[in-house]
Amino acid sequence: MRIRVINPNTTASMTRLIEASARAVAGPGTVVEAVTPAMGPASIESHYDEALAVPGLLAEVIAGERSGADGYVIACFGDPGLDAAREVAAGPVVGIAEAAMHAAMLAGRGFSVVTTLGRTAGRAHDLAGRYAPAGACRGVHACEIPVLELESDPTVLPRVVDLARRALESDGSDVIVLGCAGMAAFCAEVSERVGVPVIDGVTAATLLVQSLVTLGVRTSKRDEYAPPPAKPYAGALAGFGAPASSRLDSLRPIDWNGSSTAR
Ligand code: 5HY
Repeated sequence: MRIRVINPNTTASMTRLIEASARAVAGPGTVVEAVTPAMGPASIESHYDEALAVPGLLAEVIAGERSGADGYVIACFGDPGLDAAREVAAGPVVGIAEAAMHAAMLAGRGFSVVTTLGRTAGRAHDLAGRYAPAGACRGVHACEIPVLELESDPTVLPRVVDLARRALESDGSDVIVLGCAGMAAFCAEVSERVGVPVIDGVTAATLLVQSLVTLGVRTSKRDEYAPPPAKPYAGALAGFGAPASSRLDSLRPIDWNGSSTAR
């Protein structure tokens, strides 16, 4: 099976780290292809970033449908474009926040999220409201480290460990959820040091998609996630309105400002 892991931001080095984490848990018969969109923000740290990451993300789902992907992981903790991606994809689509929060509820009574910037906490609470029963998410805590500094800042691990410990105390929780795809590589070490289950969404979502594909579960096309109706789209997004059969061809090349962004 082929799982397409989409990093909705456009930083290829982060995609490589996400890919390594996903491949580390994928089964012998699973091929993980991690991709970076050709358009969008270098990192996602605001609602604006998240909204503008969606066209690039959807273009990668559309390309995956053409290349025969069996399932998808949306590797950004805001789960951007999740419902839209499910309309386009035949196979299962799982967001890393969705997977991590569900896994956390199987591992303990209440979880705390440790994330990057405080301004993204509202989104994490919104998603907890969608995915988890009331009271399961006990708190969201930010280490105030920008997403792209997670790769290079040597203080990340001790600061995340310290914040996780304080979150467990203040929230009375018994599980930690890591609130950024860029924290995946720290998961085992943080768990070792804080002594409770620590859930990373990249690996949790990869295994969840692998399980769903193995079960033969695909996205239902009966109602809400039926293919989006073709219709005229104007401007730079014109290609997105094409029928599914020709949508990918109409997306290439997108001429945003006269410079080609063909992949
Ligand atoms: C992520 N941003 O997982 C989110 C994390 C965040 O570019 N990849 C990003 O801070 O919301």
